[in-house]
Order: sequence, then C-alpha cells, then structure tokens
Amino acid sequence: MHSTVVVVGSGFGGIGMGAALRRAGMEDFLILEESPELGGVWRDNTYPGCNCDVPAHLYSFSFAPYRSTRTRYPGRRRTLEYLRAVAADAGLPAHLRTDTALTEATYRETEARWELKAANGIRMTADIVVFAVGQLHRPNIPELPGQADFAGVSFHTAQWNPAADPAGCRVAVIGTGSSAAQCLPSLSDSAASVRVFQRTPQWILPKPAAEFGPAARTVLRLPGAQRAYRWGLRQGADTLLAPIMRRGWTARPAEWAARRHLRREVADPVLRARLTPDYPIGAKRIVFDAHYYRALGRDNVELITAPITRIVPEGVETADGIRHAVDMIVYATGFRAAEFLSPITVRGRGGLLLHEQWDSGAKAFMGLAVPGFPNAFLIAGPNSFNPAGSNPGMKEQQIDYIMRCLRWRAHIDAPAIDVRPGAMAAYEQWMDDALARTVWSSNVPSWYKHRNGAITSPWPASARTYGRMLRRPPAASFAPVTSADVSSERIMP
Ligand code: N01
Repeated sequence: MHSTVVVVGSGFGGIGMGAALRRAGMEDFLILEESPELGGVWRDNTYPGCNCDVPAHLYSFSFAPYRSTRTRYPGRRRTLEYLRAVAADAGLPAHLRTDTALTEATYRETEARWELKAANGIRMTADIVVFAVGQLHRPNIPELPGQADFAGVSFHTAQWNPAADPAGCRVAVIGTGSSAAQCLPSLSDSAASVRVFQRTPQWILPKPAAEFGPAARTVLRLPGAQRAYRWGLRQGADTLLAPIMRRGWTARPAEWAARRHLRREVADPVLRARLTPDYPIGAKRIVFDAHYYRALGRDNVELITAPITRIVPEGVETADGIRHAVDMIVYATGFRAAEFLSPITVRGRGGLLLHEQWDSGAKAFMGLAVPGFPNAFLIAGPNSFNPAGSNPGMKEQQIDYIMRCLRWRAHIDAPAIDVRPGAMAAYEQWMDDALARTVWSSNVPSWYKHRNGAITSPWPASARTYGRMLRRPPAASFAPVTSADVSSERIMP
C-alpha cells in the first residue's frame, strides 16, 4: 500500500494537517491513529473536571474558529466534539486508519520513500510522513517502592479508570500540576477525603469563569465580535504572557497577580506559605485555575508536603514516617514529554537513528524537520510548545509551512527535500541564545526539559515571532536530495 502522505496521529496536529491536505485538493493520504478513535489528549483525558485552560476562541483553528456566545472554557467533551466536527467537515474519516500504531518508519534512499510498519502488521510506503503524535500523552508514573503491593486502585490521570468511583473513598492525588488542579475540586465533591501530595508548589494564575456573563454575551452576538475577541486573545497572549518567560522584570506583573490570587483564596498563612513557590514564575508551565486553592481549603482535603518514600499496601508513606491510608491513588504526575516520537523507531539517511541523534535532547529545525530525515515533518516537535498561548495556533503555523514545503518540492520536481545543515546550525545557535535569556535556563526541573537539563519543549519567543520566522521560503532552509547525495552522503555524524 502506498500513499503520497501519511500523517501519524489524529489530535489537533493530525486533524489540522489532514484538513490542510484536503483544502489543497489532495486525496492520496492516510491518517494513522493508534487508538480506536481520533482526538489525542482530548480523547485520552477523562478525569473528572478535565477542561481546557486556554479560551476556546483561541484554542481552535483559524479555518474552523470556535463560536460560542456562552462558553469561554469548554470541558474536554466539548473540545473533543469540536475536533470530531472539524474532521467530519473536512471529510477526514475516510482517510483515518484507527487501531494502527506506527512502530517503525525507515527512509529508503534509493526510492526516496518512507517504509512504515504498524503494530497491527500493516505495512505501507509514503513519499512524505508527518509525525503529529503530540508530546503530552505518554504517562509519567514514578517508580516508587512498594507500588505493586498497594491494596487499593491506582491509575494515572490520563488513564482514568471509569470503574473506580471516588465517592466515599479516601483518595491520594500525587502531583500538583494542571491535571491535579483540574481534578481536585471534582474529586473532593464526592470522596470521603483527599490527600494532595505536593513535591513543588505551582504558580497559579486565576482563570476567568467558564461561561461569559450577560454583557459579554450581548457583545459577542455582534457581527465580527468573536473574530475580534480571538484576535485580542492572540495579541494578549503574545504581549502579556510571552514576556513572563523572559527572566527579570517582565515577569513581575504575573508574579504579583499569582501572589494576589493565592492571598485571596487561601486565608490560612501557614497553608499559604506551603503553597508559595520559591522559583521564578514561568519556570514550570503556569497553572491557570480558579478552584484548586479553594478545594485545598475544604475540610476533607489535606495538603501533604513531606516527600513520599514508598507505597504501602494501605496507602502512601512519607518521609516523616506517616502512613496515609487511602483506597485510591491518582497519579497526576505528568508525561514523558521529552521523549518525542517514542516509541516509534525512525531511521533516516544512512540508517541514522533519530532517537540516537536525540539522545541528549531532541532538536528540530523550527520544531518541524530534522536534517538527515528527508520528506519527514513534525507537528508539535521540539521547542515548539507555546507555554503562553494557543498550541492549535502553533500547529496551524507548522501545517501551513509544511504545505509550502510540499508545494515547493512539487514545483522543483524533487523526489525529496531535506533541511540544509547550515540552516539547522544557524537555527540551533538562535535557539540556544534565545533559551539562555528565558526563565527555563534556571535550575528548575519541569516537563519542559530532558533528563540532562536540555530545554526541549517550549518555544522561547512569541507566537508572532514563530510565524515571522516561518515566513522565509522553504528554499532558504531546505535543499533537494539528489541521487548523488543518496548514494554517497551520510548527513550527520
Ligand atoms: O503534569 P505536570 P500535568 N513524586 O508535569 C509531580 C497540559 N495540560 O498532567 O513539580 C511526587 O505539570 C510534579 O512535581 P514537581 C499542560 O501543558 C493542559 O498536570 O516535578 N510528585 C508535578 O506537581 C500541563 O503543563 C491542560 O516537583 C511528582 C506533577 O507531578 C501539562 O499538560 C490540562 C513525582 C506533574 O505535573 C502537564 O500537566 C491538563 C514524584 N515522583 C494538562 N513525579 C489544559 O487545560 C511528578 N510529580 C489545556
């Protein structure tokens, strides 16, 4: 089986890519999806309280803008419905191959084609492969001694056990990131007790109400108002949030707002002190939330800050020797975000293994292409996560650029195109300089970083800057792969 393009993954990136291919009149493409249905993280995360902490009018594609005069922050079900609707409107179901987990992708130099193998035995070839597998879907469950002996139920937030009813249970939530903040209020509504195990306090900025008030609804009914609102959100993210990521005074207003939020929500000074971070705001992904602090103040909720030493049959043991008896452990411990494309084995020119090349931290030109891997593109690749705005928006910019690369390749009639090593070197230099000016260069661990400390996930500037850099024509950064290259050259050591 051969397709001109194979897209891997059907979250926002894969659906956006498929829609762009259809708009360009392309029919010969497949979208491979390892799960039984499309949706990415919005399909996977079914924990109670799961919702989007970016306003949906921004967290949507420009070609299918989210329209509502009522809902500002939809729940996960509504976001999943939005994605399904975009896919249906673009005619993507006919291109989707579900239950097809790609395991290997190998570039065959003589044919300038990708050979693809899936776990279900399907083999295919493609001229172009676009990896849109995301980075926040492989759960990070810490290895704690005694885990296997736990007598209750335990699971990760992204693998919520629908049969496990927290009502009347004693629940442990390990972790205090966005997932924990979103599920704690719902859990504490029905659980007998919830103990929240915090290793590091988070910076939390208040999130406006999920629904618009009457005045905003009236305004949003006016012609063009929702488009203007989306534009304002994008400008606001670039102007107000992106500067937080730089070190120094530009982060002060956000830190002040976060401290004010904490003061308003937590009356107890002792609890407040335990919830106050001692690292710069933005060093970890900021939590946007309005209910977490208040939930922590409930009578049936307790914040535990002593480090976890092990899991025991009856619950969680901490370094102060206390055994916290629980029936359910919820690992809100995040994702193995630095392991891009894992567990797919990707081989490029000369048998080059992508994961060997990325051993000390993933890198890709503009987060979307790697020298030595011709005709392969990434959506949401290294250093293209926007911590201060809309990631569907970043993905849309990547998709537009990939489409321009495909048109350029057709125009010059090249079997394959590859990133020029010089363009990659210049980009890496720019990236290193830009990252050195950000708050992430401080010694704070987060999912933004590889285990060796390399900063592999976030984009270090505004979305506007990203778009400006992608305006350069593909010919400035890519080169056709000639047959002479194919037979003799190994691009990278
Ligand atoms: O994961 P996280 P998340 N012992 O990595 C703790 C996106 N998202 O699932 O900070 C004890 O942020 C860890 O502690 P520490 C969003 O981009 C979006 O919450 O490392 N604790 C931390 O508290 C987000 O940033 C939405 O010290 C341990 C927590 O677990 C990203 O997903 C909603 C531990 C992990 O926090 C990930 O969020 C939800 C251990 N051994 C998520 N190991 C939207 O609304 C880890 N921790 C769009």
